[in-house]
Amino acid sequence: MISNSIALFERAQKSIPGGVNSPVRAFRSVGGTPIFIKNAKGAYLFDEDGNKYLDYINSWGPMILGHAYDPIIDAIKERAGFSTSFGAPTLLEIEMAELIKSMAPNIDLVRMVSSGTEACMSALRLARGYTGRNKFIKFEGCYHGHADAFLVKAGSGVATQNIQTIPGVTAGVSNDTLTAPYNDLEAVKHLVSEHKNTIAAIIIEPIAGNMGCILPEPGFIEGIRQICDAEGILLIFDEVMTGFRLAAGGAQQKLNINADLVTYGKVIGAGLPVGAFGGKKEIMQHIAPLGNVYQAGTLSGNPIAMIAGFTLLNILKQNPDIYVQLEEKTKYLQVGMEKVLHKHSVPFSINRFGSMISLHFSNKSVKNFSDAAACDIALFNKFFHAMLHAGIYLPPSGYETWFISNALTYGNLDYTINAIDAFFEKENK
Ligand code: KE4
Repeated sequence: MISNSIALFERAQKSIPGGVNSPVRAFRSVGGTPIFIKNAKGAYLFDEDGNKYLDYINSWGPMILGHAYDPIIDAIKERAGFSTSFGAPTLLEIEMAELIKSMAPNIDLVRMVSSGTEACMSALRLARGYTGRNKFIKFEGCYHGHADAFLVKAGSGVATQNIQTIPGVTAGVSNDTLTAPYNDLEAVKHLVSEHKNTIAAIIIEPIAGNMGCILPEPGFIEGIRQICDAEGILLIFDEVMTGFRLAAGGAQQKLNINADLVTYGKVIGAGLPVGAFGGKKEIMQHIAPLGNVYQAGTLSGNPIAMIAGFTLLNILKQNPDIYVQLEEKTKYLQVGMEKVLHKHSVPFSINRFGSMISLHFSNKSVKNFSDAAACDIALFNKFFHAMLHAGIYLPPSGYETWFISNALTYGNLDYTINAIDAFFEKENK
């Protein structure tokens, strides 16, 4: 029973475009009414009708330890009493920057912003300012936020809504955005030779999470690193999703590849609006006020957001075993799902890297956006609603990664696996 969510969605649409403040929340591709959440604790969400759900979105990544984690809530409550913003430098921002540098490799200087979009758009502007070049390469199905330049063949909500060209993004902007299929190094080499000495950056999700989870093929990222070194192109790792989730050092650590610039979001703010971009001093020193690549933000380094992110990152740094637990739980979920899906002869492929996982209804492996787009989206939508009805809240799109929190117990995972088993038991009757 979701009558309150239905009524609230009606009411929301009178004042908010589509009734939501971000398109992916609108259930447009899976259909039905988005669930209005009242509160959450640990692994559970509670909606406005009193229903309880196991959360596999976790605010699209930030809630890596589960919802309303006491030390984070306590830190926010205490800091709020000091005022919510100053617009002036604070000790906490230094401590946050130093903490990030102590966890993530290859970061000499880091600038805080208020979203992943801001982080990615600022990193691109810096790469352009540093190299004096205009073009850049992104990959089909990767999503780097909603800044104009990135809304070409983007993943996440753009793919979910199947928007081919975005009104308002001018040809002048999109002409400088070059795209290649993920995992296609030859396509990258071709673009680089076609646009010699005009490409400022190659930006990539080192493990892609916005067309479902898609892993880099062996040699793919290494090959891009070599191309960038040879051509004076900056390599930007968009770690908004992978940063501080895959490991303290994120994908740079797990893949053992250094990017020139790295962007962060999600986990870094523990659910509050935080993003960041950072890299070697030689590049970052071009950012204002040191250099002339202008970038700014009224609420950048906001003390409440900082204390939330600082508290969470410290817990992750001091308890590295959390990453082992997350990986083991996600592997357990993968093995359990594979068992029941094979039992019911369902065509599927599961992609997983650490605690990023996605289930694709396809009889072939999913290695790029066109593979992801060829999956049985109709079956996914039916599956999504069956899981929701069973009290399991998955991302409402086949183009998203499931986000595991360490608050999920093995009992929760077994419940999820059993619900999948029951769905296909019924489906195959
Ligand atoms: P935000 O501006 O939404 O904080 O971050 C943009 C962004 C940048 N880079 C990557 C790799 C991302 O995954 C994102 C945002 N991710 C989506 C979910 N896949 C945000 C959900 C939404 O749009 O509401």
